[in-house]
Amino acid sequence: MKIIYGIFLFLYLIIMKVVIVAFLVSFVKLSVGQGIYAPAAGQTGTTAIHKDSSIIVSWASSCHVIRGLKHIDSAQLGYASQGVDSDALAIADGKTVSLGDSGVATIQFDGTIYDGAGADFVIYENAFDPTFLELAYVYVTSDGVAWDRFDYDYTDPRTTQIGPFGASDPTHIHNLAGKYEVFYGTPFDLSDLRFNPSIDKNAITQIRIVDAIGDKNRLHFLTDSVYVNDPFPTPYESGGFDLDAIAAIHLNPATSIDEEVANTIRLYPNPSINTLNIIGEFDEVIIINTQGLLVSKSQEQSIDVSGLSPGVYFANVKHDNEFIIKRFIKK
Ligand SMILES: [Ca+2]
Ligand SMILES: [Ca+2]
Repeated sequence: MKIIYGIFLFLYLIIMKVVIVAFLVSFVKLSVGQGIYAPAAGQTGTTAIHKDSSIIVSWASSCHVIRGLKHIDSAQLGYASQGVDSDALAIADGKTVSLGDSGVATIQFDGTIYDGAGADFVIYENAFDPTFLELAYVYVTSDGVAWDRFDYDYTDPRTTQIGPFGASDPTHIHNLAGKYEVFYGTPFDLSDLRFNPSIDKNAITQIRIVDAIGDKNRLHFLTDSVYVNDPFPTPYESGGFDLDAIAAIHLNPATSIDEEVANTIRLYPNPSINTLNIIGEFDEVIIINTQGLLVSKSQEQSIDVSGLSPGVYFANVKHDNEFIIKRFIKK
């Protein structure tokens, strides 16, 4: 008897969830009207990419998060803290790192992303259904110095603040991460970037994801941008964008570089204290820290690293227009 009751209760809860979601979706559509952009996962015309899609060739191998506050106007509440940086690595699994208000995640792959046909990389959030969306801006760089943001659009006509659990319709959202529910990623196509001589769309070394605060009453720090009405406030450990994973579709793996050339480049000594020597033929070396920030650029064989703070660094050694990435430790 108990078991039968349990089964009924289970079915009832599932049916109720479906009814509630259907109601919310239709409510959002009725209240704000449909936009012109791609609809939720599973619907005709969606651009959502499931985590098991065969077009995915790789997942992020490094992630560094600078957390934002739980509530941008209440520093005393502290920073978002749910998850750790490594929760954004490997295949989307629903485990996330929360960025907080305006928090920043910087991501690298074992290789560089290039602009192939259609979407080139995919960002996964953990929205538990198609309408509870938290959004983020997306930037890329090809040298760790110059960053370019994807132009986005946000056309939801509502003028009232979307609350912490308010619903959104993905048809109003374009080129912002977090457009789709958990396990369905938002695709980004490098051909959408405006021409920028400082960005090589065929050798993207890092992707940066910046939480959209969404506060109606706040002038956004990006003065050239369209206002994004994101759920606000979200003063929780899990506040802000919840990053699950980042997939690459068009990746030149680090190992595709002529292995012989890669093996001729050596860093010595490693760890280094004052001087890092690059052994082998190269055109230029760019040293970046684990936050993806450039710390040194040189064409010399011997580089003075005495001023660097101790830690792990990446030497991006350029040779014949390809980057060989070598890791070293500064003591
Ligand atoms: Ca592309
Ligand atoms: Ca994850």
